[in-house]
Amino acid sequence: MKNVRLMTGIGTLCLVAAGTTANAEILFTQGFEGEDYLGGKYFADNPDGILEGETFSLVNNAEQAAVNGEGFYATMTYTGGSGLSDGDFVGVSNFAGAVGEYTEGTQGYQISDSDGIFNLYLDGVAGATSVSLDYFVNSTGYESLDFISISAGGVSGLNTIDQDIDDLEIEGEWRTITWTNLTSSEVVISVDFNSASEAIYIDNVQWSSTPIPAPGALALLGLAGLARRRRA
Ligand SMILES: [Ca+2]
Ligand SMILES: [Ca+2]
Ligand SMILES: [Ca+2]
Ligand SMILES: [Ca+2]
Repeated sequence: MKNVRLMTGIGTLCLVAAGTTANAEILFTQGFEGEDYLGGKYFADNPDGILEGETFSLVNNAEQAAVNGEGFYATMTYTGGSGLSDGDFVGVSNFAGAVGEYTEGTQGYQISDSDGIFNLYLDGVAGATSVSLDYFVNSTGYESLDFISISAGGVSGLNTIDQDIDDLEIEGEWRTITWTNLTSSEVVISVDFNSASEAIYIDNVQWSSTPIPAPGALALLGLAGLARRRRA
């Protein structure tokens, strides 16, 4: 009989927990929407005299896909390759040939063939302690020197360095990374690919606040406890 009562108690607690989850508030969603962001292949020369390992900022170019926008910007870390000087599909895109459809709206952020390390930064959001992000890695053949690193608030969500992406079973589908209990919420995505078919797409990045038990839920918990005591 004691066990039954204990189970009832756990059931009540679960209900309360489920009720409070609804109080998690989405503070901001980055979905890369807006026709102004769309354009053709993006070109950026490696700066004269740049050394391996050095990073430079990217600027938006007329008629080319935007690499920077409201709440996001990109840089390149030179690794000795051609970088974006050969023209690459990077930045905001509505190309859905690989992904089928985006997880939010009709546009996302694409990084492919960067021939160097392409870094996408998404500004943190004040008060956010949770971040979720959707990514799609194009299905193709990768090599061990290709890599993807995704972090939020300095916490890694995906890091393929020193692994072969082919072995990770992350290709060809939208996948979601969720971080909780963050103390800061800037998202950093770094990618090095050296082929046009090697591509990652990012969409539907959401920043949320921590669920706080509502006063009503706490009162219910108290009442449930009282009811059990009376029955006993
Ligand atoms: Ca979108
Ligand atoms: Ca390139
Ligand atoms: Ca593969
Ligand atoms: Ca490659």
